[in-house]
Formats: sequence, structure tokens, C-alpha cells
Amino acid sequence: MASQFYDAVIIGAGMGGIYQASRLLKLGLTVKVLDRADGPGGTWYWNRYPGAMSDTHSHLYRYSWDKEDLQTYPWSTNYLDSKDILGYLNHVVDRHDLRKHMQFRTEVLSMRWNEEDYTWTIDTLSGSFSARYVVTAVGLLSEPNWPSIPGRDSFQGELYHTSRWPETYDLTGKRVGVIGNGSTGVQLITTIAPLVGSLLCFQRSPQYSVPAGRKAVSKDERDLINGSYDDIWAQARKSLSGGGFDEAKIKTTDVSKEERDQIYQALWDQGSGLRFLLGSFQDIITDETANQTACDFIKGKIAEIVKDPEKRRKLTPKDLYARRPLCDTGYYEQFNRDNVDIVDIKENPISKIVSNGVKLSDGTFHELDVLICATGFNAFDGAYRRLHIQGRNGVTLNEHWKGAPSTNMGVASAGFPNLFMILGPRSPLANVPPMIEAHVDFITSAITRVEEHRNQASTHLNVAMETTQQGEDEWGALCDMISDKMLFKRVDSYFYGGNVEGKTRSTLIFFGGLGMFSQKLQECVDSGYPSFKLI
Ligand code: NA7
Repeated sequence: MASQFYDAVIIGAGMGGIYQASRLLKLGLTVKVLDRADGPGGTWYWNRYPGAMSDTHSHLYRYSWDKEDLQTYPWSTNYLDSKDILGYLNHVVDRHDLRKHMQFRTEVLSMRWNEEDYTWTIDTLSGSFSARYVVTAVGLLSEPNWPSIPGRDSFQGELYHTSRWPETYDLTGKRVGVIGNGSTGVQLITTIAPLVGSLLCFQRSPQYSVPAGRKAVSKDERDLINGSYDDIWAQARKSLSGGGFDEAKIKTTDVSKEERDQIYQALWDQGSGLRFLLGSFQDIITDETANQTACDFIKGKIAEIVKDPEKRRKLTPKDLYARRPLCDTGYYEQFNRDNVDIVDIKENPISKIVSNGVKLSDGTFHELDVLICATGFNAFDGAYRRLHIQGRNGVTLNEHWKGAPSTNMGVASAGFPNLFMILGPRSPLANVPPMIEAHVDFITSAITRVEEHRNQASTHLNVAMETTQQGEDEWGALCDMISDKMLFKRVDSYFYGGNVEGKTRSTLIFFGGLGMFSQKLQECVDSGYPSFKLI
């Protein structure tokens, strides 16, 4: 079957793919968005587990580019749950008439660059496509990480990964085990604890979590936000996190212990993990002693909340507060329920999963009806490594990246012309919509530039844009330099690949934050893409 040609193929119909499609269509290009799911939504299509919620405030967890929609689309709480966000993204797709440019149930298997005609061939389970440009909007947290525990496939009860949640399920009264307690596990555990018969949490590393502060947003508050949206976005885009709050300007040593605890208490009362980490003291992400003050504060809260001394001991972290900051709607409180217990699987590992439950190393057996893996993702490069992407000279992306992925500004890798990544490895980790907008705006400008060159040539000359190796190396060096100043590297997490067995540890994130990242992208455009070349 002949392949279908489009100017641009976008892989992924999530928040990145939707905005990219709208931008490229406005340029007059033909566009096809491919997605293996049944509909748009990306992360929010897949992550439908009970309690799934964005922990960025609702007014900033959305696109800024449709100003009318920003004013009028309804939302009523300060955080959005998965269903709300999926509804919103479907609404945007229909409002901008994008659905007809999307093809679902189409899993991309591989793609290769053709030197003769400067196109990409994209092979899917539903046929082949070819395109001058490919934009990968495959998500930074989309490739499920399943624990490789012996016997997993022999489990005869219900076995779920939170990011592949079934449409119908009923946990009421059942004996449920949950492996993992990151953002996902914490949300899931908090939500299902009151419903299930028993809940056993298999915890590898205890977590620091603060209240989310979920609440209704009144019409007056919404009006206030609507009246100052331009300023709100401008502030968010310049900040580290894009979270819409004032980031810390003082250090822990600038105040007394009493004042410090008052500041932590005020942030605890207000809610939001990101705000607690970045809105308290600027040195808690760089200095161990400073970080310890935040650890002590949260440990004090765990001690106040959790009544059972053994559960409290297991839930109390020993390492630094240097993972992805969590917030919750009553996580530690759930462990005061008689039907909720916790196993520290570093002390007592799961030795085997059997047909009706889980065996621990000390010989204990736990019978379970449902086993849920809230074990996260092979983040950042996982979704790329699954695809077979072959660039110039037959070199694959996996070969180019070897153990550790590297990109220029999270958007391109050398040897892969006209292949643009939305939030590829070494992008920042911040509020996702403004990061996506920064990347899509950059990609759209880059494609516009290539199109201008193509149109200048009367013969429609082959032209493509590619990052230089030097551009990629310099970005990598900047990522490493900033990372070296941070404490995040001192704790194993998906930030450096430490969550996935056998994965090479490397700097997967640009820790300079959203503001610096957006500025670097803009500087690159304004100065004529010096770290890219036209080939
Ligand atoms: P995370 O944050 O990577 O958390 C995964 C959890 O699963 C975490 O507690 C892990 O323990 C645990 N885990 C991972 N692999 C295993 C194995 N093999 N055995 C036992 N426990 C394991 O993923 P989330 O889905 O919670 O959140 C990811 C992002 O999605 C989040 O930051 C939000 O932005 C949305 P560990 O801490 O590694 O010891």
C-alpha cells in the first residue's frame, strides 16, 4: 500500500500534539496527527486511575493561546481531575476543528529519513505515512515502567498499571495491593483507601508530601483571574516552575528557626507541593542543611498525623527532600485506617507474585484480589527508545543516544533532520502547558524558516533543519552544570533514570526552569538558529 503524504506528521494527540497541529495548519501545511489511543488527550487519555489529578492550579493547567476560551471555559475547583482535563482537551480539539486531522488507533512502530527526497517514512500498525516534518508529541511520562518482579504474569486477580487503567472496574470491598507511592500512588491510595476492603501499600521509598489545598473557586476569584490573565501568564513564563506563585527570594539562613517554621506552616496551610519546595527558601534545592529544615518540618507533620508507630516509622523518609514534590488530599491520614497497611519493600522485598497474592522475603503471604502497579514511567527517553527512529546515514536514535539521551534544548538531536521533539529529554520539568507552548512556538518558527527556504528555490529544493552536534553538546553541558548545583541528583528518582532497573543514570532534565528555557529558545530564534543548520 502506498504511503500517504503530509507536510507534517505529528505523533501524539495529547496537549503537545493538539497545539502543534493547530499551529502548523495555520501555516497552510497538510498535517496528520497519529495516536495509538482511541481519542485525543495523551497523558489524560491514559491516566484515569481513581484520584488522578493535575497538581498545577486549574487556571494555569491549560493553553494560553486561545484567549477567548481562557476566559470562558468553565472550571470550578483549583485543581482539575483527569476527567476534567480530558474533557477540556476534547473541547479544544472540536473548537478548532482538529479531529478530522487526527487518526487514532494508529501505533507508530518506526520511522526513517530518506536522503533522496528529504522525507520521513513513518510505519504504523495501520499503514505507512510520509512527511517532510515529524513532530514527536509522545509525552515525557508515557512509557509505563512495570516492576520486573518474578511471577507477575502468573497473578490471576486483576492486575493494573495506573497509566493503563481499565474503563470498567470496581474496587469496592476488595483486597487491593498497590506497588509505588510517587505522585500517582499517593493520589490513588488516598482515593481508594475508604472504598476497598483492605489496602496494602508496597513502598520502596517513603515520600515527603504536603497538602494540596484543594478547594472550590468562586465566581469572584475566577473574575479576578480572568481580569489579570496576561499578567499571570507573563509571571508564570518567567518563573522556574510556571506554577503561578512567587518563588522564594530568601534563604533558610535569612530567618530564625521560628520564622522559618512559620513560613513552612503557612505554605503547608495554603497547599501545593511545588509551592512548598520552590516558594519557601531558595536554598532548599541546593543546600543539604537548608533542605534538612524542610525535611524536619514535614517529618514532624507525619509524626503528628500517623498514629501507629510502626506505620509512622515506615512512612518517614530518611533521604533528602529532592524528588518530584508531592501534594495530597490526606495521604498520611489514610494509614490511620484499620484496613490500610504498609510494607517497606526495601526491608522486606517482594520475593514473588503468585496466582492469588504476593509473597515477601520473610515468608509472609498476602492474598490479594487486585494488584495495582503505580510504578511510574521510563521517563523522558522511554517513549523514544520504543520507536525505531533511523536518521541520516542509517544511524538510529538509540545508537546516537547510546546509554544517555541528549538533545539541543529538548527539541532535536543531531543526525535527525526535520524531526522535532515536544518535551524531549533535557527539557525542563515545570508546568507542562507553558513548556509545551514554548516548544511548539519554537518548532513552528523553525518549520516556517525551512518552508521559506524551500519556497525561495524555484525547484522546491530539498532543505531541512538539524541541530548541530555542537549545539547538542553545549546544551548537555549546560544541563549537567545546572544539575550539579542541585540536590536532586542525590536521590534516586525518574529525574535521572534511577527508577528503572538497568537504566543508565544521566541528566534527563534541564533544571534551569521554564523562564530560562523559554528565553534560550527565543534567543535561538532571534539570532537565526546558530545551533542549528540548514542542510
Ligand atoms: P514515580 O514518581 O516514578 O513513582 C513511582 C513509584 O513506584 C515510586 O514510589 C517508586 O519507588 C515505585 N517503583 C518503581 N519501580 C518499582 C519497583 N520495581 N518495585 C517497587 N516500587 C517501584 O511515578 P508516578 O507515576 O507516581 O509519577 C510520575 C509523574 O507523573 C509525576 O511526577 C507527575 O508529574 C505525574 P522509588 O521512589 O523509585 O523507590
